[in-house]
Order: sequence, then C-alpha cells, then structure tokens
Amino acid sequence: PHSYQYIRASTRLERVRLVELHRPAVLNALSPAVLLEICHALQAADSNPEIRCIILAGSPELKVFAAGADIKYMLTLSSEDVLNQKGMHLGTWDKIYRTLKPMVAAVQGLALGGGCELAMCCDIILATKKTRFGQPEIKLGIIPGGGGTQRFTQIMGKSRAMELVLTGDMFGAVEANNRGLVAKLYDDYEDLMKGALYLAYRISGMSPIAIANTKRSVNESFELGLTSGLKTEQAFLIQGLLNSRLGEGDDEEEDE
Ligand code: CO8
Repeated sequence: PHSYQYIRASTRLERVRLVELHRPAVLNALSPAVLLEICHALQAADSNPEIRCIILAGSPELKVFAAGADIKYMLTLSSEDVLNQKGMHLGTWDKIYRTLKPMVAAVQGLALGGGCELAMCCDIILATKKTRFGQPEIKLGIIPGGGGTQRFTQIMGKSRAMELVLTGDMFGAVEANNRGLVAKLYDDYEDLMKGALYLAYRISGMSPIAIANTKRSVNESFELGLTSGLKTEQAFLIQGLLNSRLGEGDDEEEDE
C-alpha cells in the first residue's frame, strides 16, 4: 500500500487492511491532513478487490487511539474560515463513514472527541479494558462536530449521552461495553490486535456481496425510519437469494 505521513497502512492475513494512526507528537490528534489520509487509505481498501475487511487502530508505540480533533489546528482557523467552512473538511467524516467494506476499530488508551467519533464511524468497536472514551468538546466551548451528538446518542441512550456531552466527562470501557458502544473488551493491546485480526479474518471469509449489503442495511437502520430500512433489507435479501439461485452469487460461494 501507499505510504503516508500520519498513518500506516499494511495488509494482514492477505485480505485484511490494517490502518494505524501514527501522529505520536500530539496523541494522534486528527487534523484535516490526518483525516484525508485516513479517507484515502479507506477508499484504496474499498477499491482493492483483494481486501475484505479493514481494521482502524492506534499504533503499538503510542497506546492511544486518538485524543480528538487537532485543537491547535482549529485555533488557526479564522472566523471567516469557519463561516465559509474553509479548511474544516467536514465532508471527510461522511466519506470515512461511507466506506463500503466493514471496518473494525481497535481502540486502546483514549478515544476522545473526534477520536471517539472516528471509532463510531466504524462498524464494530473493540477496546482494551483500560480504554477511556469521552466527548469533551463542551469543555472547549464547542459541540461534538464529527457525529458525536447523533451517533453517540443513538448508541448510549439519550439520558447518559446528554449527561456525557454536557459535562465532557470521560467514561470507561466497561460502561462502553455494557451500553453497546464496544462489542468486546481485551486485557491489553496485544490481545486487542489479535482479537481484531481474528474478527476481520472471519468476516473476510464471508461472501463480499452479502457483507456489503448487510453493512448497508444495518447502517440504514440509523439513517431512516423502520419502514424504509425494512424495505432495503428485503430488497437486498431477495436480490441475494435470486443471485444464488441463478448461480450469479459471488465466486467464493461457487468455490465451496
Ligand atoms: N489536539 C492537538 N494537540 C493535542 C490534542 C488535541 N486534541 N490532544 C493532545 N495534544 C497534544 C498536547 O498539546 C501535547 O503537545 P505538547 O507536548 O506539544 O504540549 C501532546 O499532545 C501530549 O498531550 P498531553 O501532554 O496533554 O498528554 P497528557 O497525557 O497529559 O493528557 C489528554 C492527555 C487528557 C488527552 C490531554 O492531552 C487532553 O485533554 N487533550 C485534549 C482532548 C480534547 O479536548 N479532545 C477533544 C478535541 S475537540 C474535538 O475533537 C471536536 C471534534 C470536531 C470535529 C470537527 C472538526 C472540524
């Protein structure tokens, strides 16, 4: 894969693309340059038919996922920049979220602000038991701007989400796991990465078409009302059943 300044991308187990955040000087603070690199790496994985699943992680030396949007960078934006949304790259968050292939976030240390929001753009979050999460933006006098008022609320439930975004308090991995923000907890970074790779390996053995359609259908449950979400689900189900009957399912199935 391509080489980057703030992230590292590598291929694992043939079909898994590992994207590691690597901006040690500022705890992986997410400047637009970092987000654009992430976006580039995800799009490259999407367009590579060999790759079936993506892991987004911090890096081994750093022991944090990301401490949020780059505060120092945000301070360089003038009022005019903000008004014209110049240099803010708000659309990049959406592009990251719209990655077609399944994304597993492997989160250790801290996932704060934009870091927590980046993890929530992924499909499955795994974390170490000591990870702390939070949306501390309110302490800076701003609001969570990378989906934190929306996705966070859907996941945590209104009352607790409101408490957390209005106080900026951090919360631990056990609560994150109990509320469904995190799918599974691991003792340490090594276990976490082994778990993420094993999960990605299992997912990458499934039919790519069924995986893509399942991801879209699940995500649509957050976008739309139940009725149209169910319609999408049914349309994909019928399409998939028809394809497999006509022998036009993906080649993996035919091989077996
Ligand atoms: N941005 C820029 N630099 C950062 C950030 C950040 N978010 N977090 C840490 N750093 C830098 C520090 O400034 C420090 O740099 P230096 O050595 O040059 O002073 C270095 O990283 C190490 O940090 P600390 O010395 O503070 O390390 P500690 O272990 O003492 O503390 C903390 C770690 C608790 C994570 C602390 O650094 C902290 O509170 N960081 C800020 C956390 C925060 O407020 N995050 C939310 C940011 S706002 C946000 O994410 C909004 C999203 C909006 C999306 C839309 C954008 C356009």
